[in-house]
Parts: sequence; C-alpha cells; structure tokens
Amino acid sequence: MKRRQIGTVGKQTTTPEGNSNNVQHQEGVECPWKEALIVLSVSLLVVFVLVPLLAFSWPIPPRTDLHWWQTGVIYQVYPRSFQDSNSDGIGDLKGIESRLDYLKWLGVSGVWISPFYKSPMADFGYDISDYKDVDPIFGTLSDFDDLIKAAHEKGLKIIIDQVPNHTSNQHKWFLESKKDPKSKYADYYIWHKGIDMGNGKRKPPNNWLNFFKGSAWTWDEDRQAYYFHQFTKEQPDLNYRNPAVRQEILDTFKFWLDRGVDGFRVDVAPLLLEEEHLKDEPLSNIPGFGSDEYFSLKHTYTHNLPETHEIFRSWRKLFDDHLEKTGKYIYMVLEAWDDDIEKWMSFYHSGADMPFNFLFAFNLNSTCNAKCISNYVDTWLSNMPKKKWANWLTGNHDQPRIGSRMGKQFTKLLNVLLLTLPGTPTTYYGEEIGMQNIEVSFEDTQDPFGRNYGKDRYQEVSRDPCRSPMQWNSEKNAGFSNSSKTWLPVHPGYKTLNVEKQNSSIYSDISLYRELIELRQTPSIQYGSLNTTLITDNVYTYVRWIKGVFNAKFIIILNLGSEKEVLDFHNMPKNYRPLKHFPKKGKVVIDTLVTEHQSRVGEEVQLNQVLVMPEQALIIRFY
Ligand SMILES: [Ca+2]
Ligand SMILES: [Ca+2]
Repeated sequence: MKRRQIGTVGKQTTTPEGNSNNVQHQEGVECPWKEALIVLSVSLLVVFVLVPLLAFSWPIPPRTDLHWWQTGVIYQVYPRSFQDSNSDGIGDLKGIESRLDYLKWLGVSGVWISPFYKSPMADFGYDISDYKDVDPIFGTLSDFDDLIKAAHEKGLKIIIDQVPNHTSNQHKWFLESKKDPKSKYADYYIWHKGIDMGNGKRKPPNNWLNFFKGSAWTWDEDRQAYYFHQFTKEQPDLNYRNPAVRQEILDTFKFWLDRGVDGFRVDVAPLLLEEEHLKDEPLSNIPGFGSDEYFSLKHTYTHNLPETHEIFRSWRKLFDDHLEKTGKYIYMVLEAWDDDIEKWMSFYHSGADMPFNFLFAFNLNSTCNAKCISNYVDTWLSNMPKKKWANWLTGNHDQPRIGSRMGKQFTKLLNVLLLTLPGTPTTYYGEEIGMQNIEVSFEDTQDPFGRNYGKDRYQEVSRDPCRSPMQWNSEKNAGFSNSSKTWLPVHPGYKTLNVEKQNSSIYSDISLYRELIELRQTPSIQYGSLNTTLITDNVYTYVRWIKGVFNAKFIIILNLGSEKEVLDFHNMPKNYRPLKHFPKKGKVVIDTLVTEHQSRVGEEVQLNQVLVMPEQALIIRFY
C-alpha cells in the first residue's frame, strides 16, 4: 500500500477553536447601558452576521433557469437495435414506445433517436429518401406521433437526427437532378463534368475523398457528370450554395417541429459546405493511411468552412420563432469536430447549444490512464467559451463500445466520470448495463464502412460491433425480438448481462447508473464548480461543490491503476481546495466495487487517509 503526500502544503488558515473564551467578562461592575448594549449587540449580530451567513449557507434550491437538457441526461437510441415490435428482427418506433417506461425509470430526461426516415438503408438511415416520412421498417408517421405523445406524457423529451449534408441517391431531388440539368432540382447537388483526359476518358475534378474510402466523386451516366459525396456513392452531398436547398432543409425542420420534437442532433455539421474552387486538398502525412483513405488528406476545403456557421444560425432563427410562438426552446447539438480545438469551439457560437465533445468517445482506450482522462477534461473545459455548457459522451453508434475499449472492469467507473463532470452527459444505449462489442464476420458485416475496407481490414472500421441489439433479458434474442434472426447478432453473453438481471441486484451497473442520475440532481453536481487534480498517472480526483455549509459537496476519486492508494485531502495542492480546508470526515456515497459481501457505501472516511482500491471509483460527500 502506498501513501501519498501531494504537492505543496498550503498554510492552513483555520481559526483556532474556542475564540469565544478570549472575551473577558468583568463581573460585579454596574452598567446602566448594559441591557441596551446587549440588545444592540444581538441586533448587529443578527443583521451583519447571521443573516448574511444564512443567506450564503442555506441549501441552494435548484436553478430554475436551466433547461431540461442541462439538468438531465440524454440517452441515444439506435432504432434498429433497441426493440423490435413486429418480429422482423429490426427495432422500430413502436418498440421504442414500449420501452419508454424503462427510460423513465432509468432517469434520463431526453431520448435522441438516430434516423428513422424513409431510406434505402445504404447507410442504415443516414441516406434519406424522404425527410418527411418514416421508413416502413421503423413504422409510420402516426407511430411517431404516438411515440412523441407517450414520451411527453411521461415527461421525456424527444430529440431527432437531422441529416442535412446529403440525401439518398433515391431521393426525389436527386432523381430529378440527374435526369434533367434544367429542372428545378438541377443545382440541388454538386455536379462537375470532370477533367477531360482525351481518348474519351475523364477523371474527377480533384483528389477529394469520401469518408468510407475512395474518390468523393462518382460518374452519373444520366447527367453525364460527376456528383460529389462525402460518404457512400448512395449519399450525394446537397449543394448549400443553392438557397433553395437551404429552404428545403428549413422546411424539414419545420415539419418535425410541428410534430412536437424537442431538439435536433445534426449529422456531420462541419461538412455542409465545400470550397467552390475545387482545388486538391493537401496530404495530411498522417502515417498508416493509404492514398484512397479519407484521413490521408487534410480537409482544408471540405471541412468547417466559416460560412457553414451562417447556416446553423438560420436554423436557430427558426427555433427562436418557434420559441416565440410556442414558448418551447429547441435544443440543438451538432455532430462537429475539428483538429484545432479553437475551431471546434467555434461551433458554440453559431446557434447550437453545443458541439458534441468527442474527446472521450474518440480517444479513450485501454492505454488511456487517469492522466489521459484529465487531459481531455482540461482540454474541453479550458477552451470552452465562457457561459457555455459542456457535454460528455463515451460512445455512440460510430465508435466501438467503451466497455470493450477500456475493459469491462471500468464500465462503472466510466459512468461515474460521465455523470459527475459539469455539463450534459449523453449515454449510448446499453452503456448503462456495460454492454460490450459483438464480433461480426466479414460475411455478416452490414456496415458499408466495413464492407468497403474488404475482408482483411473491415474490423478496423466496421461499426457493426457497437450496434448489436439491446440486451433486455435472458430470453430469446435478449428480449429484443421474437424473430428467428436479428439484423445483427445479439451479444453471446446476454444471458448474464442484461437489464432484467442487473435490475435484480442493487450492486449492478444499472443500479449505479440510476443512483448517479439521482445524485446529479444535487446543485453541486448539476451546476457547481469543479476542481480537479491528477494525483498520479492512474489516480484522478475532482471536487464538485457549491458555497454554503449546508450544501453537499462531493469528492470523486477514480483509480485506473492496479495498485491501491491512500489519499490525503488535507495535503492537496492549494488550487485544488475549494474550501480553506477540507473537513476531517466525509461519507462514501458511491463505491463501484460494491458487492453483497463488501460495501463502503455509508462509511465515514477520514479525509486525510482515504483508501481507494485498484479500478475503483469512489464518491465521498462532505459539507
Ligand atoms: Ca421491427
Ligand atoms: Ca457537403
């Protein structure tokens, strides 16, 4: 066991106990003003000491100015994989509706549903052929109306995916656009004749690449031109230089606002606009990428152009009008990223409530220790513009599951991290129970990203492993579907890892998750200050606090290492200490290693010697 003394010990300015003894009373001396003086002293004490003290100390009531997406947790549902209601092996809207009680019970506030619009499913719904209809696989518009009504009755908000960068190549706009260069839709997409090579041969106008590998230009026989696509060739990019396109997308927002949605998650927000000069993009020189792979280029001309932000502002304007009409604020989060953190943060200034913070989701893996987590926390919070709201996520439908990347021993610890940092957490379905990746053979691979990379490399990029059906119970297909075959296999470990099983234990991931959501309701965690310290490369601690002696404050300790540690909070670096000094004791309220045989929850701990076990997260409450 190691005992650590950390940093410089700041001089304690503790007031010595028993100060009142210093007051000397003179007995036996008559004083005619005595009573008046006592009354005056008491009054002064009340006015100048007790009233301010109480005002600053009394437990602070919840802030009423915060939105639901600030006080609550958002839960991402990948609709193909959440719940199948008609036994075809694919999840659907009726299925989601049937699980709203679960989501309410879990304690989340908003549900973000990935695309369910009409789509040929070349990219599982991110290729939309009708923005204003539901794909029959997922149900009908009336199913959506039922879902949103039921959600609102339960106090749950619904966030939907907006996919503005591209449509399906089966969308009416694209079919018209390619058929007739004189049609209204001719310039809805980005067309180019290409470069004439002679001998009747042509090549694309530049070296731009699509995300899924290969040129971003595909030749169309009908139109006799190349069209541009940042994703599969079945997903042509819309032309945002055309005001008619901007208006069409605004209309799709209106359509769903009128159906009562509470917010939008915007797909690939930085990719809306491309430079019109069509110059070649420079090489990135990042090792390991072939010349046909997206990250072999630096996306100077196709990513996060400044004018893109005007488009987001026009959407916020629409939401502001909606707010004025209905009194309802619309939440907007952008799927946005940038290598340059300042440019990433610029998405906070364009009408969105936030760009997603992908630092955890992109980077956390088994080589990442407490130092690495601490770096990501600092990077986001120190660069975030003032008065903006942070957000955190550890996974989504594009990333391997966090439990598989970090190791399943860390699933509880990671939920402690996700749910106690300042800002909005977004949970990918199944993370509340610590779901793991599935293995999928190349033959069974559904994801076009994986298929494009071929048999030898599909595992590097395929997103199928994190999209397996939700594990509800130990029955057939984990309770996800009655079908003989599900669209992706259910994880083989579902009989031991599922919602029902975990719900029967107060020591499970899901029980911890619910407790953390409850704990988030305390002002300190909901909107209080954060003081962090990296104690060793493996131990990260932070305090969430708010002023006032009656307000609960929390120390969160994450030990990602394999050794136990003893921490002395009375000897912490000065900048760590929110108070002049920590009290002597605190009480453990969360212990991720809790089992039926051993629990530290409720234990009083001396803050100058807090024992933390390997791979353990502890939350200690103090006042
Ligand atoms: Ca179904
Ligand atoms: Ca685009």
